[in-house]
Amino acid sequence: MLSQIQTETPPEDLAALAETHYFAANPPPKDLEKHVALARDFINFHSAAKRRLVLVTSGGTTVPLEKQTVRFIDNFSAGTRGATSAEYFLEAGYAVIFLHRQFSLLPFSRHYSHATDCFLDFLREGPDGSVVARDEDAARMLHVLRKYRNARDRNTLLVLPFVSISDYLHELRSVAQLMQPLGPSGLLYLAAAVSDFFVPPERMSEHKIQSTDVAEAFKKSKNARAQKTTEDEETFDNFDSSPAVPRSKSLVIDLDPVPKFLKNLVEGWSPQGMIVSFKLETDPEILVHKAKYSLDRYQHHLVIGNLLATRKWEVVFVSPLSPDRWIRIPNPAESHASTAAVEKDEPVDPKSLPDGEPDTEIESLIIPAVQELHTKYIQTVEAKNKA
Ligand code: PAZ
Repeated sequence: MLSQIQTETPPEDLAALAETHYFAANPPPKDLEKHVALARDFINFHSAAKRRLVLVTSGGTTVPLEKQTVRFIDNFSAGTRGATSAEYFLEAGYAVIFLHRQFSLLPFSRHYSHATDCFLDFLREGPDGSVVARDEDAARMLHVLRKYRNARDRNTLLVLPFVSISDYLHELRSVAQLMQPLGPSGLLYLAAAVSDFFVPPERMSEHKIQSTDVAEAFKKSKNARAQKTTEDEETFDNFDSSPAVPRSKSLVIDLDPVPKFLKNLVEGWSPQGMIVSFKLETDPEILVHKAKYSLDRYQHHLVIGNLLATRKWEVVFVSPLSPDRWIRIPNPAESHASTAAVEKDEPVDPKSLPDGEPDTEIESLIIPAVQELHTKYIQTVEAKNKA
């Protein structure tokens, strides 16, 4: 039946059907209405000020295995790309809606996260029992603090959390739709690492998935006792009739593909906004091909390709607005100072890079390049609208 619908229905109707079905079957997060109200006020405020606005998505999405979720599938993303990008967008004069995975890195506080650089390490006891920054850290802390306060005072940063893949999709759709009145000056920068697979609600267990048959045996026995027939009592004597060592069960997870909503985003949720997606791969050979394929399929405005191993050192821009372009942090291990300027059109070998992180954040190069394309995009749309 489904395959008949798929072969006979035009692709745009299929995308609409998939959207209706997915959003009806997967309930919205409980805070969606609250988030929508906050986002609406934020967008109106910045639209009145004629400020460019960007939605930055960040961090991984969980795939719950149970409705009352104890276990879930997750991915590696800490939200570094998103949180760092948000700071550079603010610096470039954008208002930022930061839609991030709960507890992943946040703009500004990321400099003092719990995993590295615990903030307590930067403090010391001052005179009269006060707490002050250590002298050697004070200048850097003050720099971050000023930028953070500036964003708060000017109301240029709105932080909205999500947890699961369906929370993310509900939030993305709502915020993108709210941004429609901004036209081309609205930018969607989709850096979140979004799961491609999920467990549909009709196949999701309500309770914690059991790893042994103890609970099953207990329930059977309890039900049988409730019937109170002599025959049953003989069969299900009591809980001790279960084997002494409970049998462990293996867990086979059957995941469905998450519908590809980029098409719906481009054509329906945000028909005029500039849409930037990220493409993450681990195989350098396929990165550019996959980025081009995505652009071709969804007809949006920029794909930023990156490889897991080198994502802090280089990314590739693939866009109909400009020729393909690698953006790189100079490799200090390479001898000539001019290496960075050399335009290579292939990914670097990760083995040639030094251990650790580069001194410069690559987002400090990515955001000005995105901003430049955004300007070009606004001009193109405005010219088209005038014609
Ligand atoms: O969060 P992070 O900084 O560790 O990683 C960033 C990233 C690799 C998740 C991001 O740059 C990206 O490629 N996001 C899209 C992933 C994808 O769905 O293909």
